[in-house]
Amino acid sequence: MSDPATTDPVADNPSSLTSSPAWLALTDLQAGLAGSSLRQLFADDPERSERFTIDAVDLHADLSKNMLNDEVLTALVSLAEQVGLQAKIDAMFAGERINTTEDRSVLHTALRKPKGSQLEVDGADVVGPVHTVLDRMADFSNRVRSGEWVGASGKRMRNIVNIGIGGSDLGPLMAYRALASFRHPDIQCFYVSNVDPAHLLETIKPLDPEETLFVVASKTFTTLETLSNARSARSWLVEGLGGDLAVVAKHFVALSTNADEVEAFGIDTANMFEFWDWVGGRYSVDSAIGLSLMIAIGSDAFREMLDGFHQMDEHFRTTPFAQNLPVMLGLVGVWYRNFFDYPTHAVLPYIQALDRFPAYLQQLDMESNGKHVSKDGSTVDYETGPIIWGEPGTNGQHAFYQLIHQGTTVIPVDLIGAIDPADDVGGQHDFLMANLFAQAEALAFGKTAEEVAASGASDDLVAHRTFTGNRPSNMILTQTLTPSVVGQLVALYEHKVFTQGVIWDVNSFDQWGVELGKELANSIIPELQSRTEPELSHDSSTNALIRRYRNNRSRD
Ligand code: G6Q
Repeated sequence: MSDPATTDPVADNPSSLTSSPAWLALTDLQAGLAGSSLRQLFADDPERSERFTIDAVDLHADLSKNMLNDEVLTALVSLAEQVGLQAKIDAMFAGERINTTEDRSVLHTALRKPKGSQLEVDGADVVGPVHTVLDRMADFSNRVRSGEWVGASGKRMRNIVNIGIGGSDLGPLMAYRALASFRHPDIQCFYVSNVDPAHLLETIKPLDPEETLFVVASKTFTTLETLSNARSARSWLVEGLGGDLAVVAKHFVALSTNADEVEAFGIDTANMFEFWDWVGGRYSVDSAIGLSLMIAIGSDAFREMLDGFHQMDEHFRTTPFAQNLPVMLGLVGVWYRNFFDYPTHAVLPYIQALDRFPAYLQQLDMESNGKHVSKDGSTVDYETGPIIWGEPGTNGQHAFYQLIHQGTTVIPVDLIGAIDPADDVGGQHDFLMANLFAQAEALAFGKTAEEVAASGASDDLVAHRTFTGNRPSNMILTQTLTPSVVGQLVALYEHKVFTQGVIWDVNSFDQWGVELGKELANSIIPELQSRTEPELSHDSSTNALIRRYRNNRSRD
């Protein structure tokens, strides 16, 4: 019998994934490539930059600066085939209940199906209702944009304050910033999410309530942060407009699946734009949750964005894996996460308008694939979702790129650029793009000690100025950042995340990990609010922190 103290249950009972032929083949290939370098791969195969590129709709992706060769590519595709990726893709698009822990379909792809198409789920078409809501949103947006929709005192709406959090905030906020050059000139959107009162107060302080429309975005309409901010906003509005609650009708709309709670809050359901439980929060920017964005950019541009999503959906659904961009980005990510053990992945847009895209992807990816059990509840014996992070270039270059170039951890990166800027001044766009290309080159090929010495560096500095290279990047280029391209980019990453979730056999569509903190906060709120000393039964650290807060706060 083996000694239980020295037995590794994972090593002794590898899962069907880690003991599968494709996984074992990739393990061998990684060992074979470990001594190689991107310099070597490029020297051996001068055509790799043509062969390892993929064009998908309006995105051109160069994957050649990755530790990939033809054998690895074939083995990665075999891995996708082995886990039945195509059947899983088809199941999602068909509306099967692939979100097993919540027993739901996952149908964000139905939100962007063209008008007139159909998809039956549980005996009912879902595409018709999607377009009914889109048409209502378009009608409402047009009225706000034209000034036909006026507030309680007859003034047009110039400030749109979206109150929501997580999936009900990050998507519209990211896309609103991404599409800055398409915005209505006289309308500004603001996004309030944090329950920290400073977020709401700082946002509304300069606004005129007469010209302010609040869009309360919450799938459940029970979220503490959103409901608290919405109540405080309502008080501010009513107070600012003379104290009559009736003003809410002209200054509040709701985006939700929960008509009862919307009504209970005091918003007429005639001013509610609905969506459905088969739209996950982090997959909802293309649902009614996008209303603020539609008001900003107009319904035509919003529909162009949806069309971009749909084109990428079709690319994902129908393209063979080796030329399928979301699939390949997913597989390359698995290659680094599981076979090179790289723990993080950075997304670095060289497009200032995409400044919130990394934050958006952080939620999309980490909430979807940050799981340690597979779909059947067993603990996985392989790594799952990486830590996603990033900032726009070139700012990151003057901050954290040092570690990416010379640190002890290798960080694969996605670099995103546009050939034409929304606007240029002083030819700066060329400087931006030169930096983008230079970063990919420097990361991949580095600078050897010989090259450093030859450039005249003193002996004591050679090691410091040497770059190892071999730091992989995916380069994603587009012509220009249009609404369609924003849709394509979001769908690209949604499907990349899906691909990885299928390989790792996790449910990418639940988020139980956010529950425990919420539950505990709900139990602590009354303890902070209690007039009398509450009996605390947390651990000693939490008890002491609560007492310290109660005893030292300045307000009663
Ligand atoms: C996303 C998550 C989460 C959610 C927020 C807001 O997939 O479920 O980020 O979007 O918790 O939830 P509500 O929209 O229900 O307020």
